[in-house]
Amino acid sequence: LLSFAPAAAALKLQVDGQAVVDQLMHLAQWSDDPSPAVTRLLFTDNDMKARAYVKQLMREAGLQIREDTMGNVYGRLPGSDPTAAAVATGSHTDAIPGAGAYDGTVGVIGGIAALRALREAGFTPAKPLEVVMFTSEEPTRFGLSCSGSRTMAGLLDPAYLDTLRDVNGSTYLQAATAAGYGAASSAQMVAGARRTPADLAAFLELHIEQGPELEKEGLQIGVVTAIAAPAALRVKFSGDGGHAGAQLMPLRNDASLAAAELAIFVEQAALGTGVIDTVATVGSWQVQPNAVNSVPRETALEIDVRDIDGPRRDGVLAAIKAKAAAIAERRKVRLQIETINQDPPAACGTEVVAAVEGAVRELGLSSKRMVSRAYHDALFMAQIAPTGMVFIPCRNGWSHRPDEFASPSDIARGIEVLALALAQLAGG
Ligand code: HGY
Ligand code: MN
Ligand code: MN
Ligand code: MN
Repeated sequence: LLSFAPAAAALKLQVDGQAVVDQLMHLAQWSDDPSPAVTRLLFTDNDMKARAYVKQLMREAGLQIREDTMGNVYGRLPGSDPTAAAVATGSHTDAIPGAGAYDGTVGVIGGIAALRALREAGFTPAKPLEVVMFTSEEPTRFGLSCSGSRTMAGLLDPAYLDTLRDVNGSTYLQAATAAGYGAASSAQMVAGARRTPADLAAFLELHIEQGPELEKEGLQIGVVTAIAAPAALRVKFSGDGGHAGAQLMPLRNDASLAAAELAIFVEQAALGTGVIDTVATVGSWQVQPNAVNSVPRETALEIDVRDIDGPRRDGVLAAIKAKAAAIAERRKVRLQIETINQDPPAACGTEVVAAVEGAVRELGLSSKRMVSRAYHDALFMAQIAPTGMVFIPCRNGWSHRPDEFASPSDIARGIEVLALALAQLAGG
């Protein structure tokens, strides 16, 4: 069993959960939608206000701040060995439309609070400690998830990034440059955010569970051992459209009905593996021209498919693509399919899992090992360094909705576990 380094065990950490919640609520005010919803997209005005607040909290915590070309924000607590690779924590503050105040933000605000508590407890780490606000974890603005951590892991091709557009037709590089980040080219911008094992020794993310297990089982901490493999497809059916009154049924090739057939198949394909870990949904459905008296000419679907088993997930993706082709053939519609992302699952590092479980034991908390079915920046950090996650319960397991909630005491416990585990990983 892991015996806790004296420095970590002797720490008397002071974490004020209510103070952290007050900061989360302060952060939540910067939203494109009215409270309690939080909508905060990459590099928008509200995102820039959120970034300024996060940097203010990092400064108040006594951390050294730097930002990279992609817009990732780092707060660093120097270690006694300045040349050592850093032990990092962090998460995201961007929020999908109509989200809540806790997804991602608990790992950023809580990460700052953890480093502050360690510093104020007089702890000096051997390896430097960092808290990262990843530039954008949600896929909303440009359609690609985890743009910051994906880039750090060297998994974002700048040429592919240049093909992505937001609703205004802007590229990531244009939006980043307008926000004060960016570089002369996407290649330089992407290279500017690269991390390697030489500068990153371990990564540990604090996050709400976004599922019901911990609350249902009355457990305080989730010790994440693996992160499910996310994938997203964009499928577009195109027909001839036509007048909803004058065009007779045999002459129609209705793009939205083709999409409807595929959407039902997506559900059947996920259920069809017979394993509870396979999930799939059609989260976005756009019909053009979207007029009651016009036969749909175009329908674009975005399909999210995940599983903790990569090959099983890939089998579902292949079945969906084959079905889309068969539907297009039979309904005489044109088909375009694009794979937005198809990422492998991540196994958490044994030493990081051990450090989390050591902290849980040290604090006398209840916990269980579990898989993260949501993806996180940790999914990509695991490609660079041993990685883990600490989950805290959230009410009814709700997330990606305005009534998402985590209690001050659960948040405080999560931060204490995070701080002790980081101290253990950084040595001191
Ligand atoms: O979709 C996800 O898994 C993440 O919460 N954005
Ligand atoms: Mn999310
Ligand atoms: Mn999240
Ligand atoms: Mn996430």
